[in-house]
Amino acid sequence: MTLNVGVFGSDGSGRTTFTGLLYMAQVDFSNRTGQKSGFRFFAEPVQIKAMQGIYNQLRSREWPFLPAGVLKISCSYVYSSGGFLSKLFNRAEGNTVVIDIYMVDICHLVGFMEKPIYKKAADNDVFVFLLDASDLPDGPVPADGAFCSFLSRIVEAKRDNSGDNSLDVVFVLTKFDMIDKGVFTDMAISPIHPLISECDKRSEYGEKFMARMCPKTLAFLRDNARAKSLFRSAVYFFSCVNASFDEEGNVVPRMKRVKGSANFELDYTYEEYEGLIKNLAELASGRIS
Ligand SMILES: Nc1nc2c(ncn2[C@@H]2O[C@H](COP(=O)(O)OP(=O)(O)OP(=O)(O)O)[C@@H](O)[C@H]2O)c(=O)[nH]1
Ligand SMILES: [Mg+2]
Repeated sequence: MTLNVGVFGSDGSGRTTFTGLLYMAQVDFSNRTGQKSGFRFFAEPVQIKAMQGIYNQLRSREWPFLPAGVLKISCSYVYSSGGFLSKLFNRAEGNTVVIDIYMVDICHLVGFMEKPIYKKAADNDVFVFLLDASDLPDGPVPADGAFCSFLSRIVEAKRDNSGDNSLDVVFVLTKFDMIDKGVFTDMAISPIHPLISECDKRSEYGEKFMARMCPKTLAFLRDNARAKSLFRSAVYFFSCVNASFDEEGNVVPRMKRVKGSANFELDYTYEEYEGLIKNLAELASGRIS
């Protein structure tokens, strides 16, 4: 079974950093689990080069950027049969997940959907939306309208399709380290998000952010889930690279010492990315009929 996943966000939502962290998590996950997980990462050389470029910038404590003209970054995962991920989700078959990360602002993408490079954008099984959590105090974000128009187009396209109509939506709240502590107090929520294992609490926690930043999208998903049983309940991940000051006083990605070693590694939310990789494995196996 092949699961198609599209990742979308607006300018400044953290798409480039997300791409680098996802790549880093893939490397870290493979290093930690070795052959046992059955997880393999594939991409065309030009795509690997782009992802490694971002990864290297982050590891050099620089905020990453992509060369002009990169519109999309694609890679795929294979969860081979016999690996613990396939076993965990009770499926013997090997599954593939194809991930396309769109670098164009979602607010513009909605108007360009006829362009060949974007044709596939609406035709995914899983839609991952990146939201800059540090925008929280400003109320609804411009991407709210764009997410809604984009999802309506998907619903329209699906209407003619008589097959499996259910879709999954994942929200990744980026720059989680940049939220002012007072904002959490205002919202009466903890500054520490629930753990990966606490599924229901995480949805509740994530929806508090959505209610503030993307109220239209939240209402749209709820209406469609109820009326047309189209969207399953959204899953939330909370991403950040912690930051610190460099010698010149600039805010840059922070490194931390690896436990029991003299080496340093990037201080990012590895567990959240591992959670996302496992979540996609689970969704891929859940779709085998
Ligand atoms: N503290 C902190 N800052 C972040 C994080 N992610 C991104 N940033 C900041 O946000 C800026 C934009 O992030 P990008 O990853 O480039 O976002 P993008 O969606 O690619 O946006 P553009 O390239 O600006 O169109 C970065 O240059 C950083 O300054 C994070 O996890 N923590
Ligand atoms: Mg960028």
